[in-house]
Amino acid sequence: MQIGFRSRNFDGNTTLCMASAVSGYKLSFGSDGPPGSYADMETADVILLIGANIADNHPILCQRLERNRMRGTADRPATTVIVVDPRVTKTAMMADLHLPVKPRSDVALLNGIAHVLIRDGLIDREYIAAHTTGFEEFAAFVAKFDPERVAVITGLSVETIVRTATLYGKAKAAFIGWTMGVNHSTQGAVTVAAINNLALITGNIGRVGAAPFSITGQCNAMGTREAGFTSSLPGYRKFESASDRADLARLWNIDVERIPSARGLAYPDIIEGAVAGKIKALWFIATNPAVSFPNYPVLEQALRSVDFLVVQDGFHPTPTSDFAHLVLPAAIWGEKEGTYTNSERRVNKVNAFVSPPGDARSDFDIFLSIAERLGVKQELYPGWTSTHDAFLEWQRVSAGRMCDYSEFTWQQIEDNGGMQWGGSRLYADGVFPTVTGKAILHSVPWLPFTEQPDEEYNLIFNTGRTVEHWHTRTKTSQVAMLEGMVPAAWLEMNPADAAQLHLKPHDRVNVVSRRSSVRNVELRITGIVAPGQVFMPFHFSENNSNLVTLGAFDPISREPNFKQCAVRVEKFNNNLK
Ligand SMILES: Nc1nc2c(c(=O)[nH]1)N[C@H]1C(S)=C(S)[C@@H](COP(=O)(O)OP(=O)(O)OC[C@H]3O[C@@H](n4cnc5c(=O)[nH]c(N)nc54)[C@H](O)[C@@H]3O)O[C@H]1N2
Ligand SMILES: Nc1nc2c(c(=O)[nH]1)N[C@H]1C(S)=C(S)[C@@H](COP(=O)(O)OP(=O)(O)OC[C@H]3O[C@@H](n4cnc5c(=O)[nH]c(N)nc54)[C@H](O)[C@@H]3O)O[C@H]1N2
Ligand SMILES: [Mo]
Repeated sequence: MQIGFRSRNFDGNTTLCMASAVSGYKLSFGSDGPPGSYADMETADVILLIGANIADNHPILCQRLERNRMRGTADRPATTVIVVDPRVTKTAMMADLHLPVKPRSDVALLNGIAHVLIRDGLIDREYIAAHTTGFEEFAAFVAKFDPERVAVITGLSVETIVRTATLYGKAKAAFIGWTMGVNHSTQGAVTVAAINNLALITGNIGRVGAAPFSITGQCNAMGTREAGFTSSLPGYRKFESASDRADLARLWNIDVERIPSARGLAYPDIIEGAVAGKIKALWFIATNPAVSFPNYPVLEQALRSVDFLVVQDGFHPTPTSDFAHLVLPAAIWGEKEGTYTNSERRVNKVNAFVSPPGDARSDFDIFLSIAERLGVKQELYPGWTSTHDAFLEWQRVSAGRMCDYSEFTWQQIEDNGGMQWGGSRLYADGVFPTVTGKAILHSVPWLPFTEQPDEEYNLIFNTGRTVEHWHTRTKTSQVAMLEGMVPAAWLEMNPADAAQLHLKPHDRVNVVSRRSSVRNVELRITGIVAPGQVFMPFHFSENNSNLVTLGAFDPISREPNFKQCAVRVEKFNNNLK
């Protein structure tokens, strides 16, 4: 994209998912990179899960939590699990303590916990002095977040807030895991910084069992982060750093002027550019925005506006490829070889065991062919034929960087069932890749979320996942057992709201927002959601929740605010526009 097409306007689907974690890590530590390991979930004394429903969405990882809890002994009590989620998720049911926070009150809660930790002397003053900056200012800032005030904002009791802080502060090793309940917000990046604050003031980072840990979504979300989506150049290099750019130019043996010195448009801004007629062509690779992108009416305008729309996917038709001028059939998992990097920075190898059907080719082969047509193959990928060639190149480009793949070989990845770059833990020495070498404590103000409910749109609309399906269901809808278990979307509503709206279980309803409506959805009346809130899975193009979600994005990470917007619910009728 950068050298061949000479465009900076490309981005990873990561921006719908992990971008806030990346930005938050950069704010606090100077770089992306989840500091811990999955194994830390087996050794931590306290695990705080924030907006992470791992029982549904990381069921394999969740087993570590279960193993850990079973292992309690007299001298080492079982781990205490605290879950912060407005819904009573399966994960919340597994918790010792569930904090059903009011939507987007997380920053207030995190600041309130910091307040109690400082007030009650549960902080690590030595660690703070040696490895952080900004403590005095931070302490003065969180002084305003006394538990009484935080209780009002979060809807939790003072006792629960103090108990959570005490458990976290007294733990020998405390782990914080978070996922989309944090990232999917216009305050995602700064909420991550507020999480990192807790780890820093208690020294819960770089040690066994202790980490502020972003649990990633897609199998190779980390790969995207390291190789550089909108927010950085390959190998976590910075656009704004002349020496980083010079370094890349040297490695690639090209003129430094050809390396962009500023980030291009992020995903939502590319879509807006298409609507405005500034972007003339779109190429979607392994992502299905017609289901996954927020505020569908605007996305559809973008898909219809461009002169040329290419969709490169393993399946056709999909809701996105329906709009395409050109479909490039791609090989999928099991049909191709390569590596994926997971949340704990572990590089895993996958091997082909069947040949791709028909004309399908691996994404890698498609890119090589296009590089050839663009006339840059010889220059950029001389003699490349396999993903192993790309791996050798990536070892060279990442060598000496934080995400250093030169630490292991292709064969070691295969033989060991994956290798972690950076080893088990980052920042064990307390040295951070910031200007001062110290991590930065940020004072993060609490703000109410963007689209508050009002008289007309009186409910808060939350979206997410269920274990049976994967995202836009191009794959899982074809697995008869999974499709049979969950064939259609539904809306969860609290009995109090249902009574007020005179709705019964299994009624068909419409969910209406200022933007559009999703119609004819099955109603489920349940205490899983609190009064005033409704929840819907986003997997179904047939009942697309993103018809109603908000086109609001984090100003730092550009991640969409998928988790809260204002809606009203009506009995199904077909008269709506
Ligand atoms: N089976 C299955 N597994 C998956 C996926 C899948 O599609 N299916 N997708 C993968 C991907 S890419 C991702 S990103 C992960 C996502 O994994 P998760 O983040 O666990 O999934 P979600 O259901 O999107 O959201 C998690 C929780 O955030 C909560 N939440 C909403 N608002 C708030 C809030 O204001 N504060 C807090 N604290 N919580 C809030 C929601 O109620 C929800 O329970 O799952 C991965 N795993
Ligand atoms: N309302 C709401 N919306 C959301 C979310 C939410 O919680 N709520 N979550 C967001 C998050 S975290 C994420 S990660 C996104 C996910 O959104 P998407 O990335 O759009 O979802 P997928 O269904 O995983 O899409 C992957 C596409 O790639 C295709 N594919 C699979 N394997 C291959 C391959 O090897 N090569 C190629 N070329 N194609 C392949 C699949 O058929 C599919 O069409 O959704 C986001 N959207
Ligand atoms: Mo994701």
